[in-house]
Amino acid sequence: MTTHPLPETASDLYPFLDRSIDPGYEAARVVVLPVPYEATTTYVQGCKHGPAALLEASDQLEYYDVELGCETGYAIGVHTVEPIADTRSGELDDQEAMETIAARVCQLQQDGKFVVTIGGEHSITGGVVTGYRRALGDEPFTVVQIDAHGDLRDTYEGSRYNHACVMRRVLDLGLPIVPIGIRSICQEEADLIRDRHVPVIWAEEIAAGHHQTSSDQTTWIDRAIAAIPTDKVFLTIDLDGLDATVIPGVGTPQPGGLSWYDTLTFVRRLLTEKQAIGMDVMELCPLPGLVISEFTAAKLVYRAIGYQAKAQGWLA
Ligand SMILES: [Mn+2]
Repeated sequence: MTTHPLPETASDLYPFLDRSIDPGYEAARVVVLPVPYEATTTYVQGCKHGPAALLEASDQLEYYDVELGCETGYAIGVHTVEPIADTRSGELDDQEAMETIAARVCQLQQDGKFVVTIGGEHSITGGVVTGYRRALGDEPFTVVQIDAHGDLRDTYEGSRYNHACVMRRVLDLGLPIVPIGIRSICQEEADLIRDRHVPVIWAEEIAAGHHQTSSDQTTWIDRAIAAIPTDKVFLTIDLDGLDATVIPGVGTPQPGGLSWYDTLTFVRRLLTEKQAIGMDVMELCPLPGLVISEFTAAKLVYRAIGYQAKAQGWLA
């Protein structure tokens, strides 16, 4: 059984892919930011071990990407930066942890990096998005959310920074959201989605698309892209948005989510047709003796970085 020690510094962590292809911070176009924050999980505990497990699993990735036709990792330059370790030590309250995360992301963005934040619980995204808001000033962007849950409660279990509230905090920042794969919400969230006309792509619609036979029908992906009102997007992936058979290692699993290829097709089109400012991959909760979740999460990160590189012309 593999165990994943809590990282204190980057030197305690395996870097994404391997040290041998890490060009260092200055030369890297992409940085991976590990945030092992876990404060408000409500069901299965352990997402604080997510970043270390994903990084360790990335060692098993084949550098050659069969879809993109090259060794994207070498072409892009990916550097793993110091984890924000003190967000899980209990020394910081929720709000201080979010501020620490926002400040780091803002700095990395201002340095011109494409940041992939890996968690940790989904509440982290509130800090990450605040960082982009700060770095981009008045430039509008949409937060595209792949998730099983709405995460639109105002408070949950006494906290505004609970992982069940993260997209409500994003709305509070005045940013549009497009939630995808949703299949579990409460009455408060249903009312808010209706009243604010939140353009949810429900999981049922995605599942129905698997049975479409006519190729000229508008797909859920067309609808999702058309629902994004800005050119700039931030993509947040709560891994429970994927079907629980694809990634069982999450804190709050739900059946009926996106397939592996649903996810890849959507992410490819999003990063190709919109300007992605950054992304995160959250809620990985490694299960003892079952490495498929962390490996799949690592492969998703690698493929997404490849799509971004292709869209930005970095592979030329
Ligand atoms: Mn979530």
